[in-house]
Amino acid sequence: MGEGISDYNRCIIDLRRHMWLAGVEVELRRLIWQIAVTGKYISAKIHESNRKLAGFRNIYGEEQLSLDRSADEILKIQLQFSGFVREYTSEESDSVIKIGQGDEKYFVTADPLDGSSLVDTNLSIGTIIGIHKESIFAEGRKTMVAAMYITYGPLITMVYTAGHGVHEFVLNREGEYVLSEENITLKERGSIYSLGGLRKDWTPEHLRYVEYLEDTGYKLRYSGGFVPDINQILIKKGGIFTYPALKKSPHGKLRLLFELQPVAFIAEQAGGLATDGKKDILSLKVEELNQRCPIYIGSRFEVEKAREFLAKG
Ligand code: AFP
Repeated sequence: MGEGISDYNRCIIDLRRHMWLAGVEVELRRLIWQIAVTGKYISAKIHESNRKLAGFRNIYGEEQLSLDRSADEILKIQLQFSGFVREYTSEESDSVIKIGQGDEKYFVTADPLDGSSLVDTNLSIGTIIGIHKESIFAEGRKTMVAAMYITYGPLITMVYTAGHGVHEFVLNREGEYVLSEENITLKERGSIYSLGGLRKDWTPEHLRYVEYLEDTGYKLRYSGGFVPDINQILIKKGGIFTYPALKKSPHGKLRLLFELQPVAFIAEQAGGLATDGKKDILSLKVEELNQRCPIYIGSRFEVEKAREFLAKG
């Protein structure tokens, strides 16, 4: 950008300037920007609809949609008229929805409001987005061109990758996303671990892995929200999040398409790893929308160590 731009103006176009400087393709820049802006509307909905503030009915006495569905509706409407999205699917829909004319470039997946069961506790929650260049029923490594998540916490932050590193932006008082951290890189090894599932339901090999982490002094950080939990590992530059295969649920809990693929893309771009305990998340073929799979994601050392323990059986 030219010299002499005021600091304020420099901030105003920071997300778009950043993507332009990073060489992100113009339509993809505009799509990422539109989704980031949607985060503001979803955040407003969280505040408006939170039962601590507004009860279960709106001012017209109409039954309010659950927050997940409201967030999904907001995303669908925003993307429908973007001109860049051919198909959209989310955790709230049971099919892939054609929302474009049929010749648009991108296919978008969403977990519109991950962790929504935490809203009444005032803990952070998030929106997870995957952007694909072709049909989503394939391996993420072949189809994904960008991924992002928005964290609704004390601040609204947005982390994205378009294949040129991982970058965090914060929504400022003027309602603009300004760069807060560029080229986020996970250390080879961290010091925090985030463990899903009940201890009594873990497999013996997973339990042995966790005991190894505990014996080597890892600190437990788990909120029950995938977005803030993985965001903590990213911003603290290391550690491991896992929601493993359980004795009664061999595929674990989290969904490959809506939750794991986008965050795996981000983790790999940050120099980390994401596996189901054996195979890379991005090498797993999406066979159905609600496909679940175990997840080990974060610093290389911890993810590889998990692979070792699980392989020993
Ligand atoms: P909700 O969206 O139903 O709150 O579930 C959140 C989630 O899908 C993911 O964000 C968490 O990592 C995981 O579930 C927490 O699961 P547990 O409640 O079993 O710990």
